[in-house]
Amino acid sequence: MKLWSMPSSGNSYKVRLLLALLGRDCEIVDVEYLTEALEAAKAARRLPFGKAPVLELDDGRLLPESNAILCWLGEGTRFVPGDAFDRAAMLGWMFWEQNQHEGVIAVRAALQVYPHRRAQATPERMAELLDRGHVLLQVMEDRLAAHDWLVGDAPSLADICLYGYTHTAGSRGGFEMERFPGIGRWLDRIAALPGYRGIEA
Ligand SMILES: N[C@@H](CCC(=O)N[C@@H](CS)C(=O)NCC(=O)O)C(=O)O
Repeated sequence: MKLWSMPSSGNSYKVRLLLALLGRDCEIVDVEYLTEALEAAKAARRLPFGKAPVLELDDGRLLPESNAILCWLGEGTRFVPGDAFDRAAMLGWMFWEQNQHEGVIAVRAALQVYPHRRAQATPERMAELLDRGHVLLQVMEDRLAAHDWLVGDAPSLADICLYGYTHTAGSRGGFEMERFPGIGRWLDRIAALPGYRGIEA
């Protein structure tokens, strides 16, 4: 297997994290923003939707979309609940991550971190993203204040998925994480899982 992966991106990191937690071997090909490697991967049609991550299977099939890759790699592992309702609830959090959380939490960080995005970081946009992000983080806090994990009583793909951008929401995104102590404890629990690797590893 080969993972076309952007080192700085939470979407790519969540896949690298699951691979590490599962102890699975995978060749990692770095395709960072503003590099020839990213353009070469696009030109070679390795990124079907023009974005990383993409998992390339040994038979050559390409799987784009971070959460689809999590589902593929997670199939039959301890990170997918056996109970049908819990499995659907796990997917619910993963859809929410893509259609609500990522577009605010990841985008505010991207506007601050990537030089080619800074021109879009107007004060009005940053203030709006900050307010919207705090509302979204409160949704997670409401669950995690009273539960160890997002679904059921064990870590699932939902936790790995949402860890991707939430763990840098303060340092990169400028969100006030001290307002969310339940999220803080959950981040610590994930970082303590056997096999855990940080985004810089
Ligand atoms: N929904 C996709 C989003 C992937 C995505 O936006 N990837 C960005 C990095 S976070 C990318 O590869 N951008 C390259 C480009 O736009 O040229 C996923 O979850 O995999």
